[in-house]
Amino acid sequence: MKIEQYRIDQHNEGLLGKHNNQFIFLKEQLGEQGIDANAIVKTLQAFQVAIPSWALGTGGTRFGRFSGAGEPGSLEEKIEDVGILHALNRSSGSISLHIPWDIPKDADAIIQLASSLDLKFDAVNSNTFQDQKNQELSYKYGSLSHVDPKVRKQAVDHNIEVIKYGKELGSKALSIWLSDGSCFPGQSNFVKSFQNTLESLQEIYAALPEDWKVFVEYKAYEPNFYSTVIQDWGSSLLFCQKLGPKADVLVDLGHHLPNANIEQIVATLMMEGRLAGFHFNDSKYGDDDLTVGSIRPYMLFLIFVELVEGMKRAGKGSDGFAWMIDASHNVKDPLEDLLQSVEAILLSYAQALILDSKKLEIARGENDVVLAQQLLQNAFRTDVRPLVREAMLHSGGSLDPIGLFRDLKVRNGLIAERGLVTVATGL
Ligand code: RM4
Ligand code: MN
Ligand code: MN
Repeated sequence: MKIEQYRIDQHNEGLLGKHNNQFIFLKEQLGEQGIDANAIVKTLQAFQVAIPSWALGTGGTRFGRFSGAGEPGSLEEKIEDVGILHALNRSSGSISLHIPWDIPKDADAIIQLASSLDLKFDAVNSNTFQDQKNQELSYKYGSLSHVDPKVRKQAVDHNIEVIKYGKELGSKALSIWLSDGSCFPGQSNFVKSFQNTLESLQEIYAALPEDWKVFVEYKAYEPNFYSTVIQDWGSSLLFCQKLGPKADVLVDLGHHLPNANIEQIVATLMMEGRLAGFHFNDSKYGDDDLTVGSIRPYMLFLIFVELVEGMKRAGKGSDGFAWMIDASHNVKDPLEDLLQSVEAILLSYAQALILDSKKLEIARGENDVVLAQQLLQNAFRTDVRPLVREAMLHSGGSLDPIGLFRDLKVRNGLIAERGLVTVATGL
């Protein structure tokens, strides 16, 4: 199923009058503060968020999974789903594959399909946290950190195979999330586990093509509940520093212990030039993988304040980082959920872009705590939705992606094509 451009234009026509009024009003307000709304719109247009191949179906918890209808049953259908998202918001221009959940069998055909939908391939993800059918050795007690060199080798080889798939598709990075750790005190030797992991990562690093990067993701706990080898940004950075310049830290918003100051982590990683990018999601308790911005939008804004500052300092645009959504949808239509997530990301980015950072620096220099807070909150409390809508409109997208998705009854169309009972690969 493909959304034709004329459908989008038609739908926009009915919304244009109201949108223009709102945009002009905001533009004037921002103009009075010396902010160029059109420049922000351009910056927003350039921001692209990758969609993970495993988020297009309904996710489950360890208690069960309530599959949705018309879920994509193949990689081709997953790419088509991302094509639908991108047609609607023009901000989801790439897909990130998880191997072996989504092995591209015919790379040329897959590339062709993706290009016809204006999509590229983002980082490829390896998976050594599950055993696959016919796998020789088990990852029950770890993979890259395992006490048995044969298991480590199998995990290293898998990662190298993932790089091969990614190369065929034009990806430029391998993303590693290592679930290795231990469930009970005494189960593993922290130092040996670290050293084994380092050696394994070094072998993977050596297999990276010249223009590739490896992203090292950290996570505090789960599936291991006592210790995790790459438990936090400090461990991840340590591995990256030991590996070399092609290794950077990947921040997944759900992977911290409660109340961690993620914006400060982001600032520090950017200061060191070691931030690879993001896995966006939101959470209340743990790695909940909820819709971005649904629980802690102020935190997301504060993170974007640091990102905008960091990009400015580094002289880099948003295309210098890897942005991805890593979410799971238990009760919502995955496509609607992803549209909400992308919108939330763009809104936070827009809020950070209108922050008066010069005044903020002066307030900080004068220890004017009240003014510093006020400046942040002024930006956060501004309704920037017209900026995001204008960006989508300019890029050929919809002024109301979810509204149009519903008007066109996209899910019904997908059910008609794929059937009621379909289950996408993933968690
Ligand atoms: C993990 C982590 C990884 C993701 C898997 C599915 O918690 O976030 O990035 O690939 O889940
Ligand atoms: Mn993640
Ligand atoms: Mn996660």
